[in-house]
Amino acid sequence: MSKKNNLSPVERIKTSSDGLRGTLKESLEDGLTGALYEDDQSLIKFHGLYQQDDRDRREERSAKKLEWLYSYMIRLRLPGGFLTPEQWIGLHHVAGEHSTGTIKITTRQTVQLHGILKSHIKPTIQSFNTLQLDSIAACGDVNRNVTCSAHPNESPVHEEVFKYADKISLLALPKTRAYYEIWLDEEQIADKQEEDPLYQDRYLPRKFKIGIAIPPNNDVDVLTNDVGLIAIIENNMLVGFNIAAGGGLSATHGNANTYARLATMLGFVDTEEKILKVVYEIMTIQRDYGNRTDRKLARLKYTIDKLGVAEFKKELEKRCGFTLEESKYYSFTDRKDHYGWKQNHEGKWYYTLFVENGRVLDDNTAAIKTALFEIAKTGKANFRFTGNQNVILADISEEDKSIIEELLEQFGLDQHTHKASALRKNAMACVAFNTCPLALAEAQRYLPSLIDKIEPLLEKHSLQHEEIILRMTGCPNGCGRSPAAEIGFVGTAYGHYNLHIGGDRTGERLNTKYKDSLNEEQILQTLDELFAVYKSERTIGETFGDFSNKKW
Ligand code: SRM
Ligand code: SF4
Repeated sequence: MSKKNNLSPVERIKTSSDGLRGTLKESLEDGLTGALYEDDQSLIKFHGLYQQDDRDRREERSAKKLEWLYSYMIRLRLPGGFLTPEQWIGLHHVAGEHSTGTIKITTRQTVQLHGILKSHIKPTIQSFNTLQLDSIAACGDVNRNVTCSAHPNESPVHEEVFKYADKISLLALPKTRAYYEIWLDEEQIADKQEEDPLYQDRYLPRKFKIGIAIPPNNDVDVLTNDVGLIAIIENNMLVGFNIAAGGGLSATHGNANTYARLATMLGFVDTEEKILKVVYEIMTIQRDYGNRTDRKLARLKYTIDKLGVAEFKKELEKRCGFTLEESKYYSFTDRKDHYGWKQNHEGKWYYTLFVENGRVLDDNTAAIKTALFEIAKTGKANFRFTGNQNVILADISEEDKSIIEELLEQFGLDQHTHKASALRKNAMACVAFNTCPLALAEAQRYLPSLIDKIEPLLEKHSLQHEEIILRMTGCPNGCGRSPAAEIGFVGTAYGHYNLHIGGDRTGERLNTKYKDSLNEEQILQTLDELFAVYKSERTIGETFGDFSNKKW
């Protein structure tokens, strides 16, 4: 446990925030600046918002002695990534009225809107509230959006497993009414009783992430979460979950104490009561033992490594009052999204649409935003987001399928999905420039054009049908989960990336760094060489990641 006088500055901001209220109301009313007061910039994250500025315009603004162009990004809390068509329509309008207009599907199955001006934050949240949507705890030192394997045709018990995302999200919501008071004008109760046994007044030392996978697909990259639940299904019945803990992907360039780590399997639990108890008590251990002095070393992965897995498990079982059973057998066979039409066991139809890097907009490749709006207007399809930044048009009845098919056809989306190469369809990039303040290099704005240049190399070596998982992030924080890719690019400086290789296809082995700080020409030359060796020496069916791990 951390000594009080060494606490990181964010610790003071949290404990003195009066239940995450801080001076947010005053900050919002200050018309002299587009920014918030300093402490409130940390607190607003717990409400699902980030203060950002347009990094493309920093120099120009500074030269004119103008304040940077501040705006806000909002991230919704969407356990398991589900929206009704009515909610999509509402989101479309909110995006148009208050943000840049682009809807960004994230790697954790939710959506973000960027470029919201300070005066528009409240109307944005109020509009979302009328749609029964919120952004509570989508960021900050609390449990984030709970992810869950997206595709309902994966298993007959998908719905049952999916409900756990909501249950866990509710279990781990902060108890403060601050969100309702600040954004929705709920009256503050004078003598408020907001006991929060989980978060207390100090919240967690760091962000906390929980994911649920339904084997054989590991689309959520379950082992990269602080807590990963793997559904164990026997005879088409959910019998419980294997619980893994201590995943996390971030590292800091030049800081050897930081590292990416996959979660360690702790054991199996069966009943709902026990499952929720285990998740809850893992969080209380992290609350009590996590590092509160150095935020770079504050995630659960470091707490577990500091305590040791055996000691951590002992403490967990003590807090739970029961022991975990031995983990049960499961097997992951892939992580990809299954594009196009699929049917589930009840006969409902699902169309997985390719959305490059999760950016829903109309551009010269496709009018995805307009098309999704038209699809939502039919009221015939729900929207399910995948951990690979795509969208599934979901739960469509047999008689309604042709209506959706016609719209996909009309807007060329079926062609858009099918014509994309295997490499492109399995790739992801984080946001990075122009909004991410931590970006060292481009990611989502650059990866599509880099893939244009990698595709001919794959064709040259007759590897174009390989389903290689390639991911790019603009810094080593790993938001596009590049450490868990077969080919991972990690930004080091503008136009430069470390090249990582050797991750597996199922998300059970991380990659390692192969080359430092390459520019585009060096990236293409290196990949050309690697592909040539892979093509000539691989064994039958050997993936690029497995081969690289063995060879280099
Ligand atoms: Fe992330 C910070 C975007 C998934 C690890 N992430 C950020 C911020 C908020 C930058 C900031 O702190 O100011 C980025 C906002 C960019 C922007 O303009 O929108 C950002 N992260 C994203 C998203 C939108 C990337 C995307 O393109 O989809 C993802 C939103 C997920 C969500 O819906 O909740 C996103 N971030 C991830 C993931 C992947 C995952 O969780 O599956 C990771 C790696 C896994 C992990 O947590 O270890 C990730 N983001 C980070 C970190 C490093 C945390 C750490 O342990 O040190 C930061 C920086 C931080 O927290 O200090 C960060
Ligand atoms: Fe920003 Fe880095 Fe995350 Fe990319 S990986 S969104 S650059 S923090």
